[in-house]
This record gives sequence, structure tokens and C-alpha cells, in this order.
Amino acid sequence: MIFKPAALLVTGGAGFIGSNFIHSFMANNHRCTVTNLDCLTYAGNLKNLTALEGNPNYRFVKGDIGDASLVARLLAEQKIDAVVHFAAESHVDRSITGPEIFVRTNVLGSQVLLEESRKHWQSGSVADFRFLQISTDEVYGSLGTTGYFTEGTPLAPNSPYSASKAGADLLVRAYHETFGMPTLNTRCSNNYGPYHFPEKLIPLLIHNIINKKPLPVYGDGLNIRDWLHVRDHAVAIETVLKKAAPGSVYNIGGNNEWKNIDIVNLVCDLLDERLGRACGENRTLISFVKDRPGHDRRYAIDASRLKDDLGWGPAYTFEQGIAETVDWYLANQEWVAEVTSGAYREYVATQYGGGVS
Ligand code: NAD
Ligand code: TDX
Repeated sequence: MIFKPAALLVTGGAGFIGSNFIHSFMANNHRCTVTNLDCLTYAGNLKNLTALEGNPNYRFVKGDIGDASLVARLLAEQKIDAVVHFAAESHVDRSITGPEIFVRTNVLGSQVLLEESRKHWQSGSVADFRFLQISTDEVYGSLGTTGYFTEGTPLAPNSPYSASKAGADLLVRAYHETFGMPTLNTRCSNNYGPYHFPEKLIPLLIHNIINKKPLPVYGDGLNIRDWLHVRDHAVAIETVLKKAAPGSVYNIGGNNEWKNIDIVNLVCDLLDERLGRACGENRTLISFVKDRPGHDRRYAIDASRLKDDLGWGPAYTFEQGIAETVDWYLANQEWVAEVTSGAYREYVATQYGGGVS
């Protein structure tokens, strides 16, 4: 049976994947309202959502997922029947230099959201309900040269980031097992595409190449990531939300493994052509640097359950998706410049009276 939500609470919708999801979901679901709860950390950018300003079905609320009374009020007032939970600290390198906020947001914040959702669902004020936890393949740890992560792979996170995401996943599981709460959990591979914060590999490469800055490659550059276009991820989330049985876990991935150094070379070569530079010029910017501590060697997702059960598959080929992404960043250099200069924070301040943390 298809679940048709009427009122979504999206957390972290001003970030990279959350904002892409809101655009995609609202384009496909004209009758559903979307409340976007985001506290606007450095990674939250309302410029990602300017196209929705004035849309009567969309509402932005600046607030923290750890604020129980705010969450309870939104769930009740908006008659929320589905929570799609993206809000998180998401950068592995930051979790190594400052793990505390990762536990606070990703574990404790998720627990508050779960607990308030449980009370709201048990109050019976909505006919049906789903809580969808957006997780990551990183909770499974690292692979050797062969094999894939399946939904049955034991959780073995290696970074404070992935440990905090695994903590939230286990709480989601516990709320389903203990209270029978209709939870869902998706674990996706690395995303790329528009609105990606330029601390992450692909947008960092594009930005640095344009500005002829060094391209830091960690370790030997032979770590492998499995890349998926963010819009394919958005459609997969919508599919799971509507079609998956409560309590289920789904991997999401595009069967698209790349060694980091091959991605770096590819983006260099695409931009040689786009920027009219000599063939091979951008590759001279590559700089091998000290490795990330605990750097997972390889991720590879087996997403066959999602395809077999719910019929989802990626629409983008990587060649098309990466070329479009490079072109998006070239066409939106103002967005990148505002992020790197910090000017996007001023835009937030003009909307919220300077009360930006
Ligand atoms: P992001 O860092 O771009 O965005 C995170 C958003 O959450 C920001 O808008 C931020 O302001 C908001 N936020 C942070 N703490 C909050 C709090 N306490 N209350 C309310 N809002 C808060 O992250 P992203 O890359 O879009 O990732 C979104 C989700 O998807 C995360 O849960 C992440 O673990 C997961 N994920 C990401 C990837 C990827 O490749 N980026 C892959 C798989 C899963
Ligand atoms: O400057 C860099 N140089 C480099 O070699 C950066 C930023 C990264 N890397 C490497 C580390 C990784 O092997 O590139 C790979 C990708 O790095 P990130 O973009 O930082 O992503 P990753 O650590 O793989 O995690 C991402 O995918 C899974 C997201 O940030 C997570 O939120 C998601 O859960």
C-alpha cells in the first residue's frame, strides 16, 4: 500500500541533500505541505531555497531538532504525518577535530526528534505516520578490495561522524522494536550535485581548480567512494517514504565506485576543457597531503533490495551527472563565492534579525 503524506517535517532542509530533496519532493507532490526545521549551522544556507519563497505549501522554521517543545509544537500545529530527518553534522574531518557537536546533534538531537515524534504518533492526531532517518553507508565501516555493504552488514563505524550516525540508526531501530513506531532508515553512499558545501571533495575540487589553488588528495588517493547524484537520492527517499514497510532499512547507491585520484583527474580534465586551459594543466594543482586519520578505504553499496522491492534505480549516469555538476558550479559562482566568503550568513541575518549562531 502506498503511504501518501499530507504534511512533511523535513529537518536540515537548508543543507545540501535536504534542500535538493525539498525541491524534488515539492515538484512531485503539489498537495503536501513541507515544514523545514533547520537551525542554520555553517552548512545551512537559505539561498538554496529562494525559489520556494512565497510558496504557500512551504514553511521555514529556524530552530534546533534538540528543542523538544519547538518540535512538539510543530508536529501538532502542522499535523505532521511524516518526518524526514536530514539534520546532522555531516563532515568527517570536522568530527575528528571536534566530535562533541556530532554526538549532540546526531545522537541526542535525533533522540529528541524521535521521542517527540513517538508522542505525537501515539496521540493519534494523525491517521498514519512515518519517521524516516537519513543515514549513510559509513555506518558499516570500511571494505577491502571486494564485497559490498548490504542491509545485513554489521555496523562498524570508524569516525566520530559515522559513530554518531550509527547511534541514531540504533535509536531508530529501538523505537520501532520497543514502541512499534513506524520508522524507516535509508543508508546512502556519497552524494554529489548542486548546493554541495565546498568543504566536501567534489565542490572543493571545482572551487580550487577555478581559483588555481592546490587540490589536496589525502594519503595515496586510492580510497574508493561510491558516488550517487543527489537528485537520484531524493527520488529514492521519496520512494522509500511512500512504499516501504514500517521498520525497514534500505541501502541507496548507484553502483558507481571511483578511486579518489580518478575523480580528481576527471574533474581536472573536465575543467581544462570548460575553462579553456591546456590539456593536463589542472592536474598540476594536485597535491598529496597527510592522510585523514582512520580513513575508510572503500565503500560500495549493494542497493538491490531497493530495486527488487520498490523498483528504484538511478536516472543519472555518472558521466552526465558530473558534467552537469561542474556546469552548475560554473554557472553559480556567486553561490560559491557567497559561501566561501561567508556572505550567505549575512543573508540569513537579514531574515532573522542577526540572531544567527
Ligand atoms: P549538510 O551538512 O549539507 O546539511 C546539514 C543541515 O542540517 C544544515 O542545513 C544544518 O544547518 C542542519 N542542522 C545541523 N544541526 C542541526 C540541528 N541541531 N537542528 C536543526 N538543523 C540542524 O549535510 P548533507 O550533506 O546535506 O547531509 C544530510 C544528511 O544526509 C545527513 O544526515 C548526512 O549524514 C546524510 N548523508 C549525507 C551524504 C553525503 O554524501 N553528503 C551521504 C549519505 C548520507
Ligand atoms: O580535500 C579532500 N581531499 C580528499 O582526498 C577532501 C575534503 C576529501 N578527500 C577524500 C576523503 C574521502 O575519501 O575524498 C573522499 C570524499 O571525502 P568527503 O567529500 O569528505 O566525503 P566522505 O568523507 O566520503 O563523506 C561523505 O559521504 C558520506 C559525506 O561528507 C558524509 O556526510 C556522508 O555520510
